[in-house]
Amino acid sequence: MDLGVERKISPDTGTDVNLKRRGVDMGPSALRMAGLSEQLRHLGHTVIDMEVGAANGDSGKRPAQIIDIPIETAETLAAQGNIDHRDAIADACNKLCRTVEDCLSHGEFPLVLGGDHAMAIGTVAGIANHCRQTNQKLGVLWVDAHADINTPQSSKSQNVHGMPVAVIIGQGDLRLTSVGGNFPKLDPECLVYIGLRDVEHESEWQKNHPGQKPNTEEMSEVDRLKALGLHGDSETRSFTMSKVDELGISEVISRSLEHMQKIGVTYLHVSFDLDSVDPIYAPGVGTPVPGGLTNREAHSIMEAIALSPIFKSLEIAEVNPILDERNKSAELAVDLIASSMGKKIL
Ligand SMILES: [Mn+2]
Repeated sequence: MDLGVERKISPDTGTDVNLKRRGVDMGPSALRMAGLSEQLRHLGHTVIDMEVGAANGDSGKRPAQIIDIPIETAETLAAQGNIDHRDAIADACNKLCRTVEDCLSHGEFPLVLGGDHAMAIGTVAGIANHCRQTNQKLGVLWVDAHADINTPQSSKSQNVHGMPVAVIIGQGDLRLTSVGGNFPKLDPECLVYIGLRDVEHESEWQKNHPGQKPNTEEMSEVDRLKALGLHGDSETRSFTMSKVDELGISEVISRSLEHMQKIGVTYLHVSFDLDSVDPIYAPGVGTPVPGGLTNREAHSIMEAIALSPIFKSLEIAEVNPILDERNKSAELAVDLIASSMGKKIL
């Protein structure tokens, strides 16, 4: 990666609309406190923090923009008697979509900080629009403990942070699938998972309809992954933690990137849920699951994508300072971002 390329650090989504998960809305602040901008400037990048505006940036090439993407908190929505958060999420994601598209149209690198992983609905929509306009083929590397591929019919919790992958391939609530335009944002063939270890085997619909055959949106996460060729046995597109154990992380990442290359992907977006990392190293996440990536395995992924010429945007999701131990997880997240931006040991 050419470190001379101007990169922009933006925008910030503090999405959190689930009462039980208070804290992820503070994720971006924790990353800033852990020295994100300083690290990236040290690596030679131009940084414009779109929450605080360009006053803290050193580019000056564009007028200052203050772009914080707020979302109504769960408390506000509850006070308004609004129990369905999807309008608020769709609204925030539409704003995020436009901001990401704007960054890309200026040749900048969007680094999106969160926040609830529902934010990926907006990030990927903005990228998909940009790819359409510039005739690029989009691939997404989803690094996560969870498949995040539930639909309203399959999900027990109804949490939107469990649905973004389904939404970006065009399945789910129309308010969400139509963010940034009513078309599927990603061809499922261009999706690769790393880090999976908590995937649902039975959908809520199946539980309520024993013996009946579910349709596409009613099936469980595991069945949906199978239908899309993303089952755990896939040797090129779906790397569970068992596969990481079996093959080793460097083989996993090289197969992932080879797949993208083979199918002609020219724009790679990495959606990194911090819960992919083992809670020993990253306890401050929304939904911790034991048995995750080690600190070094996570760095290996970032170091490898840093060298990939098609890597063009990154989002870091689910950083939750309330559950963190002395900002340890946010500090790890900042180190991981630095690795993806060219930081090397030697
Ligand atoms: Mn996730």
